[in-house]
Amino acid sequence: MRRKTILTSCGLMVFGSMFALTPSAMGITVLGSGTISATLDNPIYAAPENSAYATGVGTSKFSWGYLILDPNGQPYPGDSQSSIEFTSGTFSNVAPAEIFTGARLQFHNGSYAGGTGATGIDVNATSSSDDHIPFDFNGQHLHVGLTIVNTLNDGIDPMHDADFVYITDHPEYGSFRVYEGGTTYIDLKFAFGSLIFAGVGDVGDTQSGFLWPTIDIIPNPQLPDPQPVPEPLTVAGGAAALSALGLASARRRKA
Ligand SMILES: [Ca+2]
Ligand SMILES: [Ca+2]
Repeated sequence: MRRKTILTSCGLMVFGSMFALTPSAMGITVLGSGTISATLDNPIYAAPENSAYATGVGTSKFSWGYLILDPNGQPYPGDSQSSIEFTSGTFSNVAPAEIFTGARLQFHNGSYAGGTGATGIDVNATSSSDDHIPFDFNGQHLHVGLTIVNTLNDGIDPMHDADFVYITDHPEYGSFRVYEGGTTYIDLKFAFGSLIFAGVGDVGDTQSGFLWPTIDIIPNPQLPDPQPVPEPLTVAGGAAALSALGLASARRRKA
Protein backbone atom coordinates (compact mmCIF):
# COMPACT_ATOMS: atom_id res chain seq x y z
CA MET A 1 0.00 0.00 0.00
CA ARG A 2 2.82 2.36 0.81
CA ARG A 3 4.49 1.60 -2.48
CA LYS A 4 1.38 2.43 -4.40
CA THR A 5 0.93 5.67 -2.52
CA ILE A 6 4.44 6.73 -3.39
CA LEU A 7 4.09 5.86 -7.04
CA THR A 8 0.71 7.38 -7.70
CA SER A 9 1.73 10.61 -6.09
CA CYS A 10 4.44 11.03 -8.67
CA GLY A 11 4.27 13.46 -11.53
CA LEU A 12 5.87 13.95 -14.88
CA MET A 13 8.78 16.27 -15.35
CA VAL A 14 10.78 17.45 -18.30
CA PHE A 15 14.52 17.52 -18.95
CA GLY A 16 15.37 14.49 -16.88
CA SER A 17 15.45 13.53 -13.28
CA MET A 18 17.22 12.16 -10.30
CA PHE A 19 15.48 9.78 -7.99
CA ALA A 20 15.79 8.03 -4.70
CA LEU A 21 13.49 5.08 -5.24
CA THR A 22 13.99 2.60 -8.09
CA PRO A 23 11.58 -0.13 -9.16
CA SER A 24 14.21 -2.79 -8.51
CA ALA A 25 14.68 -1.45 -4.98
CA MET A 26 10.99 -1.87 -4.51
CA GLY A 27 11.13 -5.46 -5.69
CA ILE A 28 8.82 -4.97 -8.63
CA THR A 29 9.10 -4.45 -12.36
CA VAL A 30 6.96 -1.64 -13.67
CA LEU A 31 7.15 -0.59 -17.29
CA GLY A 32 4.95 1.73 -19.27
CA SER A 33 4.51 2.89 -22.84
CA GLY A 34 2.61 5.76 -24.33
CA THR A 35 2.85 9.30 -25.63
CA ILE A 36 3.70 12.75 -24.33
CA SER A 37 1.78 15.73 -25.70
CA ALA A 38 1.48 19.32 -24.58
CA THR A 39 -0.22 22.64 -25.04
CA LEU A 40 1.35 26.06 -24.66
CA ASP A 41 -0.49 28.69 -22.69
CA ASN A 42 -0.31 31.59 -20.24
CA PRO A 43 1.90 33.73 -22.49
CA ILE A 44 3.79 36.75 -21.19
CA TYR A 45 4.21 39.70 -23.53
CA ALA A 46 6.72 42.52 -23.69
CA ALA A 47 3.69 44.82 -23.80
CA PRO A 48 0.01 43.92 -23.27
CA GLU A 49 -1.01 44.91 -26.81
CA ASN A 50 1.41 42.33 -28.21
CA SER A 51 -1.22 39.67 -27.61
CA ALA A 52 -2.77 40.93 -30.87
CA TYR A 53 0.32 39.68 -32.72
CA ALA A 54 0.33 36.20 -31.17
CA THR A 55 -1.54 33.05 -32.14
CA GLY A 56 -1.82 29.48 -30.97
CA VAL A 57 -2.29 29.98 -27.24
CA GLY A 58 -3.71 26.72 -25.92
CA THR A 59 -2.36 24.67 -28.82
CA SER A 60 0.96 22.91 -29.34
CA LYS A 61 2.34 25.76 -31.46
CA PHE A 62 2.62 29.36 -30.27
CA SER A 63 3.64 32.16 -32.66
CA TRP A 64 4.42 35.80 -31.91
CA GLY A 65 5.61 39.11 -33.33
CA TYR A 66 4.20 41.88 -35.52
CA LEU A 67 5.20 41.59 -39.18
CA ILE A 68 5.86 44.86 -40.92
CA LEU A 69 3.80 44.90 -44.12
CA ASP A 70 4.67 46.31 -47.52
CA PRO A 71 2.28 48.59 -49.47
CA ASN A 72 0.52 45.47 -50.76
CA GLY A 73 -0.15 44.29 -47.25
CA GLN A 74 2.37 41.45 -47.42
CA PRO A 75 5.32 40.76 -45.11
CA TYR A 76 8.70 41.74 -46.47
CA PRO A 77 10.85 38.87 -47.80
CA GLY A 78 12.62 37.04 -45.03
CA ASP A 79 10.33 38.27 -42.31
CA SER A 80 8.26 35.81 -40.31
CA GLN A 81 6.80 35.38 -36.88
CA SER A 82 8.79 33.41 -34.35
CA SER A 83 7.25 30.24 -32.99
CA ILE A 84 7.65 27.51 -30.43
CA GLU A 85 6.10 24.13 -31.10
CA PHE A 86 5.90 21.16 -28.81
CA THR A 87 6.17 18.02 -30.92
CA SER A 88 4.56 15.03 -29.25
CA GLY A 89 6.66 11.94 -28.74
CA THR A 90 6.40 8.39 -27.51
CA PHE A 91 7.91 6.36 -24.73
CA SER A 92 8.25 2.61 -24.70
CA ASN A 93 8.79 0.27 -21.76
CA VAL A 94 10.17 2.85 -19.39
CA ALA A 95 10.30 2.39 -15.64
CA PRO A 96 9.30 5.01 -13.09
CA ALA A 97 12.24 7.41 -12.62
CA GLU A 98 13.91 6.21 -15.80
CA ILE A 99 15.00 9.13 -17.99
CA PHE A 100 13.75 8.98 -21.54
CA THR A 101 13.56 11.29 -24.55
CA GLY A 102 9.87 11.69 -25.11
CA ALA A 103 9.23 14.82 -27.19
CA ARG A 104 10.79 17.83 -28.86
CA LEU A 105 10.57 21.55 -28.59
CA GLN A 106 10.95 23.23 -31.98
CA PHE A 107 11.89 26.89 -32.17
CA HIS A 108 11.66 29.06 -35.28
CA ASN A 109 13.53 32.33 -34.92
CA GLY A 110 11.62 34.74 -37.12
CA SER A 111 12.19 38.43 -37.80
CA TYR A 112 9.56 40.98 -36.87
CA ALA A 113 9.25 44.44 -35.35
CA GLY A 114 11.30 44.61 -32.17
CA GLY A 115 9.32 44.92 -28.97
CA THR A 116 6.19 43.25 -30.35
CA GLY A 117 6.99 39.78 -29.13
CA ALA A 118 6.26 37.43 -26.28
CA THR A 119 8.70 36.91 -23.43
CA GLY A 120 7.34 33.72 -21.92
CA ILE A 121 5.03 30.75 -22.35
CA ASP A 122 4.06 27.78 -20.22
CA VAL A 123 4.33 24.16 -21.31
CA ASN A 124 1.57 21.90 -20.07
CA ALA A 125 2.54 18.35 -20.89
CA THR A 126 0.47 15.25 -20.29
CA SER A 127 1.17 11.55 -20.70
CA SER A 128 -1.20 9.09 -22.34
CA SER A 129 -0.82 5.39 -21.69
CA ASP A 130 -2.77 2.15 -21.38
CA ASP A 131 -0.50 1.05 -18.54
CA HIS A 132 -2.23 1.88 -15.29
CA ILE A 133 -1.23 -0.77 -12.71
CA PRO A 134 0.63 -0.70 -10.40
CA PHE A 135 1.85 2.66 -11.64
CA ASP A 136 -0.44 4.82 -13.72
CA PHE A 137 1.57 6.11 -16.66
CA ASN A 138 -1.55 7.81 -18.00
CA GLY A 139 -2.53 11.36 -17.21
CA GLN A 140 0.67 12.45 -15.51
CA HIS A 141 1.23 16.16 -15.87
CA LEU A 142 4.09 18.57 -16.19
CA HIS A 143 3.78 22.32 -15.95
CA VAL A 144 6.91 24.32 -16.68
CA GLY A 145 7.51 27.93 -17.69
CA LEU A 146 9.76 28.98 -20.55
CA THR A 147 11.35 32.41 -20.82
CA ILE A 148 11.70 33.71 -24.38
CA VAL A 149 14.47 36.19 -25.18
CA ASN A 150 14.10 37.97 -28.54
CA THR A 151 17.44 39.69 -28.92
CA LEU A 152 17.64 42.85 -31.01
CA ASN A 153 19.74 42.11 -34.06
CA ASP A 154 22.94 43.95 -34.83
CA GLY A 155 23.49 41.96 -38.02
CA ILE A 156 27.13 41.36 -37.15
CA ASP A 157 27.36 38.42 -34.80
CA PRO A 158 24.91 35.56 -35.48
CA MET A 159 25.43 34.12 -32.01
CA HIS A 160 24.60 37.46 -30.42
CA ASP A 161 21.52 37.85 -32.61
CA ALA A 162 20.25 34.31 -31.97
CA ASP A 163 17.00 34.34 -30.00
CA PHE A 164 16.67 31.83 -27.21
CA VAL A 165 14.54 30.12 -24.60
CA TYR A 166 15.28 28.68 -21.21
CA ILE A 167 13.42 27.08 -18.34
CA THR A 168 12.36 30.02 -16.23
CA ASP A 169 12.96 28.37 -12.89
CA HIS A 170 16.19 26.70 -13.96
CA PRO A 171 18.56 29.17 -15.62
CA GLU A 172 21.44 27.03 -14.41
CA TYR A 173 20.69 24.61 -17.24
CA GLY A 174 21.53 27.22 -19.84
CA SER A 175 19.59 28.19 -22.93
CA PHE A 176 18.52 26.84 -26.31
CA ARG A 177 19.40 29.32 -29.05
CA VAL A 178 18.43 29.48 -32.70
CA TYR A 179 20.07 31.69 -35.30
CA GLU A 180 18.01 34.37 -37.00
CA GLY A 181 15.85 32.74 -39.66
CA GLY A 182 16.66 29.26 -38.40
CA THR A 183 14.41 26.46 -37.22
CA THR A 184 15.50 23.53 -35.15
CA TYR A 185 14.50 21.56 -32.10
CA ILE A 186 15.84 20.33 -28.83
CA ASP A 187 15.09 16.90 -27.45
CA LEU A 188 13.17 16.90 -24.21
CA LYS A 189 13.91 14.36 -21.50
CA PHE A 190 11.23 13.18 -19.12
CA ALA A 191 10.85 10.75 -16.27
CA PHE A 192 8.04 9.39 -14.17
CA GLY A 193 8.80 9.53 -10.46
CA SER A 194 10.00 11.93 -7.78
CA LEU A 195 11.83 14.34 -9.97
CA ILE A 196 14.15 17.28 -10.30
CA PHE A 197 15.72 18.81 -13.38
CA ALA A 198 18.94 17.16 -14.52
CA GLY A 199 19.82 18.49 -17.95
CA VAL A 200 18.78 18.96 -21.56
CA GLY A 201 19.00 16.88 -24.72
CA ASP A 202 20.55 17.42 -28.13
CA VAL A 203 19.86 20.20 -30.63
CA GLY A 204 18.40 18.78 -33.83
CA ASP A 205 20.31 20.88 -36.37
CA THR A 206 23.53 22.39 -35.10
CA GLN A 207 23.72 24.58 -38.21
CA SER A 208 20.55 26.32 -37.04
CA GLY A 209 20.92 26.47 -33.29
CA PHE A 210 23.01 25.65 -30.28
CA LEU A 211 23.05 25.23 -26.54
CA TRP A 212 24.64 27.97 -24.46
CA PRO A 213 25.66 27.50 -20.83
CA THR A 214 24.05 30.71 -19.56
CA ILE A 215 20.92 32.80 -20.14
CA ASP A 216 22.89 36.01 -20.72
CA ILE A 217 22.98 37.99 -23.95
CA ILE A 218 26.12 36.93 -25.78
CA PRO A 219 28.46 39.93 -26.03
CA ASN A 220 29.64 40.89 -29.48
CA PRO A 221 33.45 41.20 -29.48
CA GLN A 222 33.32 43.02 -32.80
CA LEU A 223 31.13 45.75 -31.42
CA PRO A 224 32.66 47.46 -28.35
CA ASP A 225 29.55 49.53 -27.77
CA PRO A 226 26.70 47.30 -28.92
CA GLN A 227 24.04 49.42 -30.54
CA PRO A 228 21.46 47.47 -32.54
CA VAL A 229 20.76 49.02 -35.90
CA PRO A 230 17.69 48.70 -38.11
CA GLU A 231 17.97 46.15 -40.85
CA PRO A 232 17.72 47.37 -44.47
CA LEU A 233 14.13 46.26 -44.85
CA THR A 234 13.15 48.25 -41.83
CA VAL A 235 14.83 51.35 -43.16
CA ALA A 236 13.38 50.96 -46.65
CA GLY A 237 9.77 50.29 -45.94
CA GLY A 238 9.18 49.43 -42.37
CA ALA A 239 9.76 52.81 -40.86
CA ALA A 240 7.03 54.46 -42.87
CA ALA A 241 4.65 51.61 -42.23
CA LEU A 242 5.30 51.68 -38.52
CA SER A 243 4.94 55.42 -38.38
CA ALA A 244 1.61 55.17 -40.13
CA LEU A 245 0.52 52.59 -37.62
CA GLY A 246 1.62 54.71 -34.73
CA LEU A 247 4.00 52.15 -33.33
CA ALA A 248 6.88 53.31 -31.22
CA SER A 249 10.11 54.08 -33.01
CA ALA A 250 11.92 51.61 -30.82
CA ARG A 251 10.00 48.83 -32.51
CA ARG A 252 11.62 49.55 -35.84
CA ARG A 253 14.45 47.37 -34.76
CA LYS A 254 13.94 43.74 -35.53
CA ALA A 255 14.18 41.04 -32.97
CA1 LIG B 1 17.50 38.19 -32.42
CA1 LIG C 1 14.39 36.93 -34.28
